[in-house]
Amino acid sequence: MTDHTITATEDLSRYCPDWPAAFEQRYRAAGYWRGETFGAMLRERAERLGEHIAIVDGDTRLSYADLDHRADRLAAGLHRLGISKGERVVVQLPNRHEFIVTCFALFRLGALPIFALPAHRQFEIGHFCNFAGAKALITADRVDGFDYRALARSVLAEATTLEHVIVLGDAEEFVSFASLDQEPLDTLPEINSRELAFFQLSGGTTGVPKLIPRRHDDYIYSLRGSVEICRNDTDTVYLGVLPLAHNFPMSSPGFLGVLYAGGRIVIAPRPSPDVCFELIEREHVTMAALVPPLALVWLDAAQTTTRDLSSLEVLQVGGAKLSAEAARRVRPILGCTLQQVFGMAEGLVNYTRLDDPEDVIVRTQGRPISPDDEVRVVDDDDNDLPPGQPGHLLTRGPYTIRGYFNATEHNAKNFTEDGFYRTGDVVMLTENGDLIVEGRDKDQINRGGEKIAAEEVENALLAHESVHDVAVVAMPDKYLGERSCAFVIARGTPPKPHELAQFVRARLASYKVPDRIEFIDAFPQTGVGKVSKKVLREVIRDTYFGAGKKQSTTAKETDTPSNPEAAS
Ligand code: AMP
Ligand code: DBH
Repeated sequence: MTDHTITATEDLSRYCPDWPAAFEQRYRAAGYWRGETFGAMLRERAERLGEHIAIVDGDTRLSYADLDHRADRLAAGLHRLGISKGERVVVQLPNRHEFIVTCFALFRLGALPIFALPAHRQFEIGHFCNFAGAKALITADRVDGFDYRALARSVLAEATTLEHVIVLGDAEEFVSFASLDQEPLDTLPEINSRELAFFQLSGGTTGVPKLIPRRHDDYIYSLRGSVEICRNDTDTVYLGVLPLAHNFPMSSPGFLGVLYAGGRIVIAPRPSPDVCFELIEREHVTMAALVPPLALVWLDAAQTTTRDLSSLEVLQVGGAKLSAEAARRVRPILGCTLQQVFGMAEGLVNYTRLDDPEDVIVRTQGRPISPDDEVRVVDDDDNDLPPGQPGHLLTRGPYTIRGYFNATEHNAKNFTEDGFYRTGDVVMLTENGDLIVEGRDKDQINRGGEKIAAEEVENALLAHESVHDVAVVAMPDKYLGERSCAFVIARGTPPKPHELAQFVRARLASYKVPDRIEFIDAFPQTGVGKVSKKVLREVIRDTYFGAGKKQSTTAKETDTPSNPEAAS
């Protein structure tokens, strides 16, 4: 819900809820918030680690000194283009070292990146630009057959504050990324660790993805805590497999945590085992982070690979629930420790610890980073529940936001009055304080770690002239955990499912395109006359995966074409 229209030069901090002073004092006194900033962090590492390799990307190997220098040079180019402290820049780049250079260049300028995913399309990118009053968009030319310049053109036509499009590769009429590699500035702006650093995105439940304001102090604390739990140091070699802009590979410990620890990032151009296993062998990778469907693919491939994977010490899996059966296979097959990670871009991250008993690693999604992460499991009336009983997860702490950007109404619903975030997850605490994810009470589909807000897809479909009404729900899937099904009430003659799928694909990230479209005459209703999604979920489950029927992922008459970006 838009509460204010933002201009390009406006100071956004007043639209970003902050921690109350008493909490700030407490988190400082405890040594969590230490006044560190991202720009200074890299400078210190470059001075200390100099020629130690920080990033490997194909044939490119950047030392800490190189990364530091490149960030300064790009910051200079961006500054001379007219990007200043506090201004917003939507960043949509593939997994390349230039993405990391861009992050640090913007951090040093105090400009605020909004981390879009490569999968995002016109509605999402256009929304980020307009909603945050972005001045620039940094994107690539063409990746996996998709032309991001064409996307930029359609966004530019409707984005009122957008002045610059910067393109990595063949820039055509836009500013080329390479041209911004310039002589460093004499002085960089002063950055305070309490200031905003960037915006992460929420998978969310609303019509448009929400923006998550993160500050240097709180995010760097989550990195430091993660690095300690994951035991990262200068010997860590982290394989970046998932899209690096996502919070998990960014911060848990992700590329930022590993750089914090002085380790090395190896960037995987694709998540497939053939590409990744070769990199693990060649670069002696010690750690990788995956979503569950990818972990299953790796486990299968590892049984017959000729590659030497013995350097791998830790495989992290998170973003969606990993089944205990799959979890149990990790150590015997890959010879490494599994770490389950249950996190959210809003803050709270839980890890199983590397020395936890195998049973805890396999069965639970771990426990929070911080002793000051407050976790409550409550019933429908917000009464606390004892361990062993599933309930709604609420959380508050030194790196969990107190509200989304510019979303007063939404924040009132999603945060308690005393500042707990309502995660929308249904969890159970064990006697030892570990969390087990049982389900979810938010209107979202978790498609193998990629979150889909039902309302966003419903809105996209409602814009089609032949759609009278629509409800999007999850259906079970053996590989992805869940896929999406749209129940559509047609206006007149029902359109072809693939036509509706194409309609969504032109506007939203392809993982949001319904996997299945069912036409229906009327929606089942709840007692008070609302659409019963619970009944719709049961309908789709019983129709296709009911008793005696083997679950299948093969295309059916109304299945939409398979999704090429699944699980990436
Ligand atoms: P977001 O808020 O978009 O960053 O997505 C975070 C959500 O992903 C969480 O609230 C959970 O619903 C889900 N999630 C993340 N990790 C796990 C996990 N290991 N197991 C189950 N669900 C997860
Ligand atoms: O799914 C997530 O958003 C997520 C999963 C694991 C996350 O944000 C994280 C770790 O930090």
